Amino acid sequence: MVYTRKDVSTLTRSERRRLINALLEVKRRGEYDEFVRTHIEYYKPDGERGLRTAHMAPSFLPWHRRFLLDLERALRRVDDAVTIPYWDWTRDRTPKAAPWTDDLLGGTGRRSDRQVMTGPFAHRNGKWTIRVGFTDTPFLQRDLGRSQNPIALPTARDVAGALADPVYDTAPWNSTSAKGFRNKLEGWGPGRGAASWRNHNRVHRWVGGQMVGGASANDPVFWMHHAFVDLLWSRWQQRHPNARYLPARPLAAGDAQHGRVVARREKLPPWDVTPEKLQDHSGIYRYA
Ligand SMILES: [Cu+2]
Repeated sequence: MVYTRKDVSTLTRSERRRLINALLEVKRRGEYDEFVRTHIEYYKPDGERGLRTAHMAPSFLPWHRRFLLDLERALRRVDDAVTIPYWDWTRDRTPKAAPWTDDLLGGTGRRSDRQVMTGPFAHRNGKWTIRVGFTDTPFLQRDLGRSQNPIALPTARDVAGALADPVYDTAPWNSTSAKGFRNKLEGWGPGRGAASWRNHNRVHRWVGGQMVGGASANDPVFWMHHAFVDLLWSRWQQRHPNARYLPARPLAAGDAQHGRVVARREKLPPWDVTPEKLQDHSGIYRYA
């Protein structure tokens, strides 16, 4: 049965409660921290050698699509009515909007240490201890909007700019690709600091705390953010029905990215699946 991923701001009270319960139960079972570990393991910047799959690479979109499907399966083993909702940050743009309410993800962190004090994921409620990360901080942290150095979430216009690009990705197939839908959405721009953070990247920065960096999956907003990124890929496919994942074939031996990115019909680690197989989600879920 094809299930539906909804806009998080439209969830009913009972849908919110069941989603939160499922997240807390997947965490209690120890499964959640495995997802955090996987995301850290595949967080390879393009300055490093070797294959990149999850970020700064064409397979950014299929990698996260499959990653979300795995978490969604874990949630649905707990409660088969649950799906991952998406956070449309072009519409819900303030720290008071969904998903930052007490019955969803709670709000921003307190000033002293950025610790989240409200909602089900506040450490003091005893159900959300951070166990996998780059520091020993056991509590979830956020700094919504970056209080010291404010930035705004990407706008519908920013997103439209990415969606208008008819080509999936282009050489050099990394964080410096100036054209192509993938990097325009992933959001590595030229320059330094805030000006260089576009679309997907900018949202990670706007949330702050664990969402900045490889341990970002510790914050449950990670899944709602990436569900919206996934929805945008889906919309781009509808806009450009003849466009496909690129590169179509493995890059030639002389190419600087040879052996470093996944082509359309190559396996996408850590799974036994290809980007080609992940292009069409219509048999599994749809977006409302
Ligand atoms: Cu990621």
